[in-house]
Amino acid sequence: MVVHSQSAALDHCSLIKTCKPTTSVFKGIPVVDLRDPEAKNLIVKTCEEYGFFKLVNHGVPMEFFTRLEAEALKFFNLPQSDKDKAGPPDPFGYGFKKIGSNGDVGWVEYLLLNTNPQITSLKSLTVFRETPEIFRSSAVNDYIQAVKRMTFEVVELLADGLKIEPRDALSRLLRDEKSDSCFRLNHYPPCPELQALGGRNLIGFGEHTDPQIISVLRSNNTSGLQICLRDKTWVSVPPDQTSFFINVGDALQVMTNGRLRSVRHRVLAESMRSRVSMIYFGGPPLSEKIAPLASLMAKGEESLYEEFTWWEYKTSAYKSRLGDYRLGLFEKK
Ligand code: GA4
Repeated sequence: MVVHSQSAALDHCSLIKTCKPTTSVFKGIPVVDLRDPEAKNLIVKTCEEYGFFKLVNHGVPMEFFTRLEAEALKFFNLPQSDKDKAGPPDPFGYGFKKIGSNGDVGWVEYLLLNTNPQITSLKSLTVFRETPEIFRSSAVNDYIQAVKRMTFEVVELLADGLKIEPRDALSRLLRDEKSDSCFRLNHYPPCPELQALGGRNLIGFGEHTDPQIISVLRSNNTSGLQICLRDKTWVSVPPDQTSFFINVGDALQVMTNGRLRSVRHRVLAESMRSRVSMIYFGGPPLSEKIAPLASLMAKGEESLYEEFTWWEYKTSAYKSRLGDYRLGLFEKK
């Protein structure tokens, strides 16, 4: 996304929404230390209250972050025509401004790939019309493997905290070799022309909840991520390039019968600095029934949702617009 002139750039942005930068900074951001003996209870508490927390002391070496970030920038700095060879996303591949296939747009370019072991192996990366060089280095694979391992630990602690039995009821879905998980590298280029719009912010990635069980995000030191609190106010999350930010997804909301809530979030692009983020979305196998876990249900408690498989939910999600309340279709009337 090379920006040539102000008018061209604003033309570029014309379909993309802007908003006033009025959002306040999230001061009381919930932080969980993975090495804290109380971590399991804190994870439950923060997921109940916010569907979101920052994870520190996570054990993933910083070197994995810097290597992947450098590779990502190398790819995103290629000429547009080279990047386009890895697109358009269907849904995997390189995407530029278009998000999904139902008309959503944002000031973002990205690489989206499946993390199913059979698919991430270099050979099967032919999902791309041309395999981008970034996948020839081990940076993507090393990062994904390390983040997956850490995520399994997080969801096992969550299961302990919620007294879910067996404690691998959630992690087994992510560990499964058919787990329908994916990985996304996002690049939000700077948009200096925004200054001309009175300091407004461009929507990089519009508000939405993630459909999966859990999402694990890491970004460089730029701001932009915002979450919606229970009282419907938006707050911006101060960046921390050394930590992870964890989101509860829709599937986990259903599996806990609404006790945990998937968090609405969005990303605003900065006018001067480019933001890079990397997100692992942990999802279950396509055939898995998504329903409240028996060990979490009180006597006589009924499911708030109709029963559905992850395939059904995902298919419906891909027909929706980014900001839609996707679980609405599956709530019992
Ligand atoms: C949001 C979470 C993940 O980024 C994603 C997104 C997907 C896409 O970019 O292709 C979707 C979006 C996400 C939810 C609704 C549909 C599908 C774009 C869109 C409009 C990869 C995912 O799984 O769902």
